[in-house]
Amino acid sequence: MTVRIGLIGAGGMGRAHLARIHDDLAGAQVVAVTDVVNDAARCAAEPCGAKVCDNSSDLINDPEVDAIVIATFGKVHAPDVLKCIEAGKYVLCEKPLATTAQDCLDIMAAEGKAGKKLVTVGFMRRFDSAYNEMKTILDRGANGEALLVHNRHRNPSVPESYTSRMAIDDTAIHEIDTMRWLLGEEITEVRIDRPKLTQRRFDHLIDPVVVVMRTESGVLIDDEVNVNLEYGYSIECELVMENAAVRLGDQEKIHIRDIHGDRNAMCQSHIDRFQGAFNAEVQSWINAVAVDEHTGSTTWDGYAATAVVEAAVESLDNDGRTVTVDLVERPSLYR
Ligand code: ISE
Repeated sequence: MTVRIGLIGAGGMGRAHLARIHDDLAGAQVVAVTDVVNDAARCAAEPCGAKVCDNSSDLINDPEVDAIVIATFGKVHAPDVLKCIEAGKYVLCEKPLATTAQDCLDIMAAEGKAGKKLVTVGFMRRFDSAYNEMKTILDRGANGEALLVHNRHRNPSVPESYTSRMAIDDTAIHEIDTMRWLLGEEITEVRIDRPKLTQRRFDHLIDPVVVVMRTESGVLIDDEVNVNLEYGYSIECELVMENAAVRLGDQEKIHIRDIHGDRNAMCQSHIDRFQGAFNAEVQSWINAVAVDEHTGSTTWDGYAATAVVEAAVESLDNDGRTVTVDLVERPSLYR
């Protein structure tokens, strides 16, 4: 079966997903595209022979669309995810699932009513081979328990429209989800530390920040979010256990040795750095949809991450005080 996909959002992320489905992955075809900017939808759709829909409702309810990929801004995800659930169609929604915990709970209620997991949140790092190796080493247990995790999330620059809240709900949310997945436990408290601010930032932006989190069992996690660090897109993670420390390779790039030194080429964006993880994530979703199954992170994961984001934003707005993360009871659908 070829899964017929409808794409909502033809910006950078949407076009990257369309290209990978068209060129690199098997078992699916993008048959419809919509975007608030109609020309953007047309430019993306035409080369792969997809149709353009006037709006997301038409695309979701189109009988020729089996499943939906949402790659719009976080703020507008929730209504479209709810429409997909109502139509009984699987949806791969880019992170964040929604920008408020309440919107995530509304999605959870709708999915509960449908009695079936239909929503996958685009937390692609769960499909990154190095993070998976790290998790396998931890889960094997031979090195004792996790004690600490150090993360660095650096971007070369961000547009003027990027806000201090986005440093958490658009950027740090990757570490928030990855840490929950890696350690297999929830985050219970969070605070934001503010180092000296960089002069490279736009005035309205607090940058860098350090997100400090603690989990149920007491693991301490720090995450440097630094989005104007010129040199490139760089993700680091070191997990400290009782008998060993394991560190992620930073770049998915070749190693160069020349007269200037011995170094890695540098990624400039997440699309570049996590190409392998994105491909694995979307292929696994296509394979699952084809056999009417769910894969990847769930609405619960989207909710838990957004609840941590809300607590972190509260800390940011209150001089970095520690804020407790309160989660509702996990419904049986997600146990
Ligand atoms: C972007 O949306 C991402 O997902 C990237 O991984 C992150 O590094 C960037 O800061 C976000 O804006």
